Formats: sequence, C-alpha cells, structure tokens
Amino acid sequence: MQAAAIAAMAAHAILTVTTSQHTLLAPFPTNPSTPAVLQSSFRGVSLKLPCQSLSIAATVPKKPLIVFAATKKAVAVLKGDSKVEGVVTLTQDDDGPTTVNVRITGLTPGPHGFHLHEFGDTTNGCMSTGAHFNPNNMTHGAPEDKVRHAGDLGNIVANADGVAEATIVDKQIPLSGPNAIIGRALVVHELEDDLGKGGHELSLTTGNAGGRLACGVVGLTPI
Ligand SMILES: [Cu+2]
Ligand SMILES: [Zn+2]
Repeated sequence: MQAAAIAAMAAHAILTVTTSQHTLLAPFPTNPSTPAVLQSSFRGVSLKLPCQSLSIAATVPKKPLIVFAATKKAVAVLKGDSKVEGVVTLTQDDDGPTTVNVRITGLTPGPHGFHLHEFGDTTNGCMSTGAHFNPNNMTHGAPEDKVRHAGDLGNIVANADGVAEATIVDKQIPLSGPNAIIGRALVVHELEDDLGKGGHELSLTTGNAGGRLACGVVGLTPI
C-alpha cells in the first residue's frame, strides 16, 4: 500500500513533472504565441521597413530625377553657305552658368564674332536668325560687360588650321526658364567682334562682326 502510495505519488510526481514540463513547455507554446505577437509586431516593423524601403526607394529614384532635371544639355550643329561648320555643346547644372564647348572648322585664322541670335529660324540661312538675343534691351558689348546683349559671347579664335576651339562659361544664356536659349541660334561671323568699342556705326548693335558664316539652332539633347 505504501509502495502503491509511493508509486502513486511517484506517478503523481511524474505527472506533476510532466504537467510542470507541460507548464514549462507551455511557455514555449505561449512563447510562440508571444513571438506570434512579436511576430505580428515584427510584421508591423517589417511592414514599416518596406514602408521605409519604399520611401527610400521613392527618394532614391527621385534624387537622380532631380539631378537629371537639374542638368540640362543642348547642342547646336553649325552650318552655312561656306565650308565653315562646327558643333557646339551647352551644359547647365541647376541654375548655374551655361558651359559652351565650341569646335568650329573652316575659318580664316584669327578672331571671329560668336553670338547667340534670337531666332532658331534658318529658312533664309543664317540671315533669318534675327539680331543678337537681347531680352534685357541692352546695347552690344563684351561677355564680361554689364551692358551687353545676353547673346554676346565675344570672339572665338581660329588657329592656323582654321579651327576654333573654345570653352565659354556664361550666366546669361540659360537652358531653361524665361530666358532659355533653346530654339535660338548660335552664329559665327566673318570678322572680329569689336565688343561695342570699335566706334563703328554697327559697334553697338553687332560689334561690326561682318557676315554670318555658319549658324545652328540650339536643341535639347539627352543628358
Ligand atoms: Cu552674330
Ligand atoms: Zn550683341
């Protein structure tokens, strides 16, 4: 009886142990259920993460888009009635100055007036590109002058081979905004631009730069 009682107690103990094991195990099922809560809170976190990664993903493409939108690039292919021809590329970052890279061939050695004219109309060759681009109603001058046409880019100088290469950086010929020069024309002239200081009757309008050798309409290009 004692033995049976001991056995019963032992069994009870085992049961208790088993129960307690169950109780011990119970926290694990509860734990999983707690982790389940955690999981759901993790889900919340992981939901937040995709949100963050979404917002990151949303900002990451935006940045380059802003950069792409802020950097503008254009080109003008200059041709005329003579052998003078060239390519001019224009780049502007944000609202900064426009960088103009010029390469024109077929020129006589020496300086040649180089301007942005108001129209991109070449129906009558370079003659129909109008006057110098002049949104502020100024007189003709040098690029560094306060009083100048926006289109006054000075002179480019051809070497002995008749090739003129120049890099011009200018604030008055933006590629976007109200005074954007897209759709207007770059013109290279026969003679030197006197920059408004020659005393000729044309000095304050054209710089007395002579005929228009070649011109090209400024058009947007891929970045
Ligand atoms: Cu001109
Ligand atoms: Zn001018």
